[in-house]
Amino acid sequence: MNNIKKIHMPNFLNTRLGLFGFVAVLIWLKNIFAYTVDFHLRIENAFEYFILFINPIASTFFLLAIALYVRRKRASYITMMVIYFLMTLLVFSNVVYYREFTDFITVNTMLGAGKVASGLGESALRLFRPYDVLYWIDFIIIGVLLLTKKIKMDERPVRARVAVSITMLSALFFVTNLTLAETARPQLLGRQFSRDYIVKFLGLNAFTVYDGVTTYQTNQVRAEASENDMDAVADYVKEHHAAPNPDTFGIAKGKNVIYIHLESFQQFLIDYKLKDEQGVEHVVTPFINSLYHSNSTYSFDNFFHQVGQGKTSDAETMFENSLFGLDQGSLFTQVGGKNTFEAAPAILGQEAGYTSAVFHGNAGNFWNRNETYKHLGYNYFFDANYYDVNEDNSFQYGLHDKPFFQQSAQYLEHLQQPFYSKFIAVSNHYPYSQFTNNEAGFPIAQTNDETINGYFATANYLDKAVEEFFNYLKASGLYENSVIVLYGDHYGVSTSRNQNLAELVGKSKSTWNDFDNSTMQRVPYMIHIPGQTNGGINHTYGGQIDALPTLLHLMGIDTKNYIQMGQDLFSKENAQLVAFRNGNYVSPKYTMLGSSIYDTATGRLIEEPTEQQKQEAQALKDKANLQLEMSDQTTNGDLLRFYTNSGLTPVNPDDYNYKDQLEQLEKIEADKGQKSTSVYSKNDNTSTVDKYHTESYQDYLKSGQ
Ligand code: GP9
Ligand code: MN
Repeated sequence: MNNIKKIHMPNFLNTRLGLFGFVAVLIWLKNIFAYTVDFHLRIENAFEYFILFINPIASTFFLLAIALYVRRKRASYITMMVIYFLMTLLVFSNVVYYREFTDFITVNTMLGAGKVASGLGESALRLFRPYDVLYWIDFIIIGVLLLTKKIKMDERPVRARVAVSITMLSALFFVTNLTLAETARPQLLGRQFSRDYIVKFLGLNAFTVYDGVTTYQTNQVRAEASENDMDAVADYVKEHHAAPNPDTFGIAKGKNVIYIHLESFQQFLIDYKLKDEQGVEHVVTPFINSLYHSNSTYSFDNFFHQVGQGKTSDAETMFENSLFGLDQGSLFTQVGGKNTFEAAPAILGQEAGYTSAVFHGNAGNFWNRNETYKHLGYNYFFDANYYDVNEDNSFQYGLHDKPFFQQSAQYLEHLQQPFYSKFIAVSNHYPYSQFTNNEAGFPIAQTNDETINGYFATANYLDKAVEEFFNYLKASGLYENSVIVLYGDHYGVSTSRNQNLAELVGKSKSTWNDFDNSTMQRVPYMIHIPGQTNGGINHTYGGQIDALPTLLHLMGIDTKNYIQMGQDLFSKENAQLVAFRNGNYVSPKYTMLGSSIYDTATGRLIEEPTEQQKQEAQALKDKANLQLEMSDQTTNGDLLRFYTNSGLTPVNPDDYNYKDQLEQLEKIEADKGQKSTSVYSKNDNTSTVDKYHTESYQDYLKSGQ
């Protein structure tokens, strides 16, 4: 205390505004410190650094300025210190949480704080670092200086005009920040891809507020929903159910399921040949083509993606649940961590003893996967933390496909069979500039649209990665016991670019129309069942919403008691109506886009539809909208929490822990001993990883030496 007495405080600290400014700067610095030292936000360029650097400013000034409106001396200082404390606490608790979960704290996490604390358990202490003192030391010093009156409390209130100006300025600053953020990452808030992004572009305070508002909104709708709403949906589903086809029912029973998520892969790539500058043709995806034409593959050529803004996560939503994504934003992000689901991992787990796992070489919180998968009942989720991801083998969406599949083998071989698994590839993702320097050894297309030009090389790379993975599946013995399903999640070339693609797909830019855009929404759906020879190319019209009942029927599980919006594509009762998320639809007869009706077979616009055509087309539209509506009601009202007819035990997300999963798997192997069915156990407790051959990965290792 004696020492403190000798210190002379700079005068500005003795004014309310002075202290306010000083504290704001300290909070800002703490945020920057957390960004650079504790969080891994994957900053990609100088512009992003700049946004990161400025993003704490607006909210810090805005919140702290509240204290400036309080006129009474003590009350004003206390207000400032409380806000100062809370903002420090927010940064610090996120830092600690991030160390354990590589994620930020959501309002839902806070509401279930007890759960988190127990999840952290004794490890919480282990998460502290000596330098954590830096997060608190300034607050303590200023607190002490105020208490000991070394910093004098200013009697004079801040003039209202000044306070209002600061608030206005910070609001203005926030709008600027948001504009810059939306420039760097369009639809940042609308699409809600990832918490990392929101923190990176808008900061922790803004993230927390935003998260609070969206959480409140979804909770409202849920609170108003009732069991009667569930009954209405159940009636719809019952009426709409398409009975299994006896020819295909159960043909994949008991087999492992291996989903291969072909990122941004459109149907037109199948059998496509790209001409290089010399006019030489190059087959883009020779391996996937061979699967497509194999008589062990049930392939579809009128299968459409049906995603909305949630893109990949919407595709996943449909494949796992046979529920649509949301009208706006992403279902995974909005309710994935809250709702009750009856998803494929739970159904197969409970009905047929399947173990389930997802593999993906990107941050686990992208699309809120780390939370959603627990609610879907996924036993394991191997995210970027489980892979060796470095600058040479990755890009902004994570690990490249070849090392991704290769590195997955070390975990896959420890899964108990039968398993239900999903491998989410990512290299063939916009902006398709990943391999332009010939890394993939595939030509670049010659349009004036850079994005389109690179698309074929990245697709070719994906094809090679899938081939290597298949080779491993065969070498390890997994192949024969598995059904391997490949699907495209959504378009790779967006509608706004399709005109530039027109000539490459044998059309002309000038006559390109909405119908052409709709045809481009076809994506592959291929069910490869080794041992089957009755496969072939099926022309049934369908979409991603239909995938789950289709798969379950192949696995010999009747879906009639589940709440699923789609229909088995092999069923004779299938309605062949494909609703897009915006209410447009495709069917074998009509395609309706907005109010325009097209003849699907010819692609021609029916300029003057007859009364009957109008009625038929409208009836289909009503059906499509009803399907979307029923799905939205189920999701927004969290109606499955009221549903008991499926006989499933509701998934308890707390049962899942995506930490130390290899140890978890090895323990199961050890406990089961002779009864263990993992590939590793079956291979005399030796690894099969050396059976994986990936040229590029070894090259990459060599280059690293
Ligand atoms: C990211 C990846 C991409 O992890 O799945 O998602 P997308 O941008 O295609 O929706
Ligand atoms: Mn995607």
